[in-house]
Amino acid sequence: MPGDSLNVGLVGYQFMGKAHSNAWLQAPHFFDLPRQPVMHTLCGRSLEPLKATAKRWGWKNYTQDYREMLKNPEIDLIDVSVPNNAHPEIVIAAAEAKKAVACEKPLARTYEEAKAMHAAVKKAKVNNYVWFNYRRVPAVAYARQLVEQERIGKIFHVRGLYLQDWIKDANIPLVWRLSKEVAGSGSHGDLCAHTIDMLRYISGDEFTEVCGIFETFIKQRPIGRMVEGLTTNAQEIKGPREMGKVEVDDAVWFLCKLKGGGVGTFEATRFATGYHNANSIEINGEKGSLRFDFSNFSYLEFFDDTLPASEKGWRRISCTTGNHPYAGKYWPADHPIGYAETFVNTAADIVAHVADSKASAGDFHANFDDGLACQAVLEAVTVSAKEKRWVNLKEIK
Ligand code: SOE
Repeated sequence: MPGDSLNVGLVGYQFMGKAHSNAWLQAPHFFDLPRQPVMHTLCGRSLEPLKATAKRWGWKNYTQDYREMLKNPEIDLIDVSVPNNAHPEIVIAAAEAKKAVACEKPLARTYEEAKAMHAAVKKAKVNNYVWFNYRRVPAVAYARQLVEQERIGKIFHVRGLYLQDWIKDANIPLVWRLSKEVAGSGSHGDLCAHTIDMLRYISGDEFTEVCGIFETFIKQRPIGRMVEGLTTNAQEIKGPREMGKVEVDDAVWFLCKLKGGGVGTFEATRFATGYHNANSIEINGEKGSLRFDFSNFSYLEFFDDTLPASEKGWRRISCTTGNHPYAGKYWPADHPIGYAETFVNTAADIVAHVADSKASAGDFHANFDDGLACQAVLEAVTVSAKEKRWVNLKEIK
C-alpha cells in the first residue's frame, strides 16, 4: 500500500548497527519507496551507548529487551545486527511473532542453527532477508547482468579473495569476531561468507564439493573487548593480561567444484599485511571474463572474448551511469557511491519487497534460502578442513 510506513526495530548498534541505521535513514532520500521506513526502535544491551546512538541516528524509541519490540504491534520488521551467536534466538522469536526479519551475515554459527532459523521463517511465512550487502555494489550487480545476458558463457574458473590484516598484531584481544562461542568461525564465516554469496549471486551457480584448510597463526590472545568495528588500540592493552585460546581460523583456503562444471579457489584471511578490506572475485568463462575488486569499488573489469582479435582487451567499466544498477539513484556519472550505499541499496530493496513481493522483481535475494545455501558451503569447508578430505554438499544438507 503506497504511502504506508514500515516500522523497523533494529537490534544492535555497533559497526553493522551503524551501517543499518544509516541505510534506513538514507534509503527514502535516494529511492522512491512504496512505503516509508520509520526508525521506530533501537535495541541494545548497554543503556548509555544505546541512548546516545538512538539519539544520534534519530531512532524514535530505544529498549534493552528485544522482546518488547516483538510484542509491539506497530513494528513490522526486525533487523538483526548483533554478533552471530544471538542471531538464532532473535530471528526465531521474531518469526514466531510474525515480524519480517532482516539478518546480518553469516546467518548463524553452524548449519544446524541456520536450518532452524530458515525453518522458522518458512513456518511463519514471514518475509526474510539477509544483509549480503556486496550484492548491491553496482559493479557486482552489473556483473550478474552480464552473466544473465550470456556474455560470459560456461564458467571455467572462479577466484575469490577476501583479505584483511587487522588482527595480525598479537596484542589484539580475543574479541567476539575471534571467539568460536560467539562468532562460530573466524575469517571463514565473516569473510568467505561474502565471497561465497557473491559467486552464487553473480554466476547463478551452486557449489557441489569443497576441500579446505584452516590456519590459526596466533594461538593465544589477551582476553578483552573490541572497541568498535575492526580496530582496537593495541597500545592500550599491552602489558600482562589474562590469555585465552584462539579457537577460530585466522585464515582459510578452499577449492570448490560448481554444478555448472566450473572449479574455484577461495581465500580469506585477517593476516594479509597491507590489505584492510580487499574483497575481490574473478570469473573466467567461455565467452568472457569478469573481475571485481572492492578497492576499485566503481569499476567492473570485463574481457569480451567474442570481439574480433584486434579489439580484445580488458575493459574497465565505470558502473556509475544511470543505466547501471542503483547508480542512477545517486549522483551523475563518475560521482561515485561507496560502502555505506551497499546497505542503503539493500534497505531500499527490502522496503520495495515488503511493500509488494510480486512487483519488486520477484523474489528478494539474498533471502534465508541464500543464507542457508551459503551456510552449507561454510559448514562443508569446516568439515573438510577438520577431516582433511573433499566434502560433498549433499553430506551437509
Ligand atoms: C569484519 O571482518 C567485516 O566487517 C565483516 O564482518 C563485514 O561483513 C565486511 O563487509 C567487512 O569486514
